[in-house]
Amino acid sequence: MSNNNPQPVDAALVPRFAGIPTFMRLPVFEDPAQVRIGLVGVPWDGGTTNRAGARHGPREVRNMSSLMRKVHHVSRIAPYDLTRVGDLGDAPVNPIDLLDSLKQIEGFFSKLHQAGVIPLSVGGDHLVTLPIFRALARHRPIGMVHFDAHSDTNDRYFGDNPYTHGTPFRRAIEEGLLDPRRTVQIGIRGSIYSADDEAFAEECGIRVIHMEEFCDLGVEGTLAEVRRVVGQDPTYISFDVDVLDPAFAPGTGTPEIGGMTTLQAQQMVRGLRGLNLVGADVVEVSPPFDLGGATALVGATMMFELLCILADALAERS
Ligand SMILES: [Mn+2]
Repeated sequence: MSNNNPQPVDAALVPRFAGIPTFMRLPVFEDPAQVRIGLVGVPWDGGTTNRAGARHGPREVRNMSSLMRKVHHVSRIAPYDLTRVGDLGDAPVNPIDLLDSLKQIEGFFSKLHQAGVIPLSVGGDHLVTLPIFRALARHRPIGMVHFDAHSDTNDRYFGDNPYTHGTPFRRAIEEGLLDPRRTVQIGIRGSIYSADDEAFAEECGIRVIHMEEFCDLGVEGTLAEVRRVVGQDPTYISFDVDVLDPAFAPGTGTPEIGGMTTLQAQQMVRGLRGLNLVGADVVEVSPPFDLGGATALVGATMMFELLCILADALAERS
């Protein structure tokens, strides 16, 4: 199919290891109005409580995304035929000021939102999702399909600090950005701080699918439950690479064994086709802990999986 949409650099003309590494080898746009789906880096890990490094995620994911091709091999979705996709660069951040970073990230995504762009972002640690929600959901709470080993609904750290990568979804619910009854968390596992760690999530009505229940339900059963919870109202997908077993994604700050395989994660995202999607992100890729770029490849590939269903959702709406 030929059209005027931006296309990745042709790997038959310029080899994948050559050229400037943008997301998916797409052109870079300064003006968000030039695209419908904007690929954005958020190189910031100021919310990380232990092993930092996710600030380096966008650059390595851009590099490994040079391996992605143009058509999904199962769904046959061809995102660059369906819509205009481009690399919108990185959100501005301040590595020594958390509150300033949250403000700058929100401002960047607000401009995208006003231009009608659907954001597909790469973090950064999981706190980056909070300012993205502040930009996307200020007027109406959204639902969320959340892949993660951790609920990220803790309250305070190191005294009275409300903002870390363990708190974004508690803050988002308190701020009326995220509808907890339309939120499903998948893959939760690992040791916890105390037995009532998940009390907040349970009390506000989040559907928590622990890794053990995911294995019992299987991919199809879990997808049916996701559809029941989020329905057809606006929904965001947040994919923390630590949902995967560290055998597949070792380059992350808070690894937990007993996680998903990459194929299970791919099948889950493919199964979300048809939801009313308003954005997505891949977070917590931490290159300093990575082995041979394995986790950056996971990030780039999950980004392509998400891009396909976002482009499909956009095509269905128009
Ligand atoms: Mn997380």
